[in-house]
Amino acid sequence: MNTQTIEFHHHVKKTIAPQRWSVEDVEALFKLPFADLMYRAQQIHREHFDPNAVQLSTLLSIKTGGCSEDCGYCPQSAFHSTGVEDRKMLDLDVVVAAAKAAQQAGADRFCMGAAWREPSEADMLSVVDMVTAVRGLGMETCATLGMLNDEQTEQLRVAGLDYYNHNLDTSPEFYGDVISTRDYQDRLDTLDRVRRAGMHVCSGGIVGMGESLTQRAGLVAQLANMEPYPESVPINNLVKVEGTPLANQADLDPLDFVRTIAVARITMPTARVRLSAGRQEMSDAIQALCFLAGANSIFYGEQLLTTGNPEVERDRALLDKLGMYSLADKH
Ligand code: SAM
Ligand code: DTB
Ligand code: SF4
Repeated sequence: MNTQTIEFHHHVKKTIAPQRWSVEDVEALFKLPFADLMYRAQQIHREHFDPNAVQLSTLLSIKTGGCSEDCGYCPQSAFHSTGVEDRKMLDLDVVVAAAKAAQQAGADRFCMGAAWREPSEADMLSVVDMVTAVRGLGMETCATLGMLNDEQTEQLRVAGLDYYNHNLDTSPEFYGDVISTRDYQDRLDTLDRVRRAGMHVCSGGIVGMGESLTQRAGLVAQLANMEPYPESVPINNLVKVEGTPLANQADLDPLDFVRTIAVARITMPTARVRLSAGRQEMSDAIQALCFLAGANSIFYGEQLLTTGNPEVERDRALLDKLGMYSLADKH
């Protein structure tokens, strides 16, 4: 059997054997009694992580709106009228100022997002400067810029980018219901390039888009079966934005969101599982259950890309109340 080396806690390396997950097996996890699911997730979580430490990533939209893809959930698609304007790329000094502010507020990772199908050559030159400058502050860097070719992947690697975020978003079977301008294989190809270049992979998805339980399990199985699976797995709860095709989607039961986190933790034991978009609408109690289920990262700062996120004060109060601390504070 192949083995893989996973880096976690920044410096400890552990060799683990990959496990293939059938969609049926993942679905069976989703269907466990809640207490049994949470117990298994906590056990696995504690084998690999400090259960009271949380990693804080701050997002910045470096290029907002006007995207040529038609993702049904996204306020930045040019196909939907959401009131999000097509803006030009931020200047380097604005990005560096935002990264410094995030670092001051306690974030240890800074993620730069762009509403692109893929970056142009000129875009890449600017992004490389941003990555270099943010790294220079001593923060971990992450970028999410759409599809990459080999050359662009190499440019980011040389710049020292730590993580590339590119979500599978949903299962292969449901994908075509949500996005028509690219296919699943395009996503897998970019992730493969990032992996081969040696950067850390950040990939997850969105739940609450009307997918079936089997399709939700299908997303988790796809992620967990990547060899190796992503180091960072963002689980987003759909943020329903007026003007998008998914604006009137029925709410997902919050306990099904918690279950998704638990199943991601069980199937990807050493990954950092991020409780991502949708937190502003979540109670403290549901967020606490997500942490118990194995989430150990959040987006931190008042804004995601175009939508809101809890205030820094609210997040600090929540972590305090739970006796949790950020990785940055622990260093
Ligand atoms: N354009 C690039 C791409 O799609 O890969 C990068 C930016 S895109 C906004 C990054 C991710 O944001 C998407 O893959 C999706 O998972 C998430 N996202 C976008 N709109 C969302 C929404 N309304 N609710 C939850 N997540 C959302
Ligand atoms: C991820 O999985 N979620 C973030 C980040 N990666 C780039 C984005 C969430 C976007 C939510 C909608 C918005 O604010 O525009
Ligand atoms: Fe564009 Fe990314 Fe939004 Fe899709 S999710 S419309 S690719 S910005």
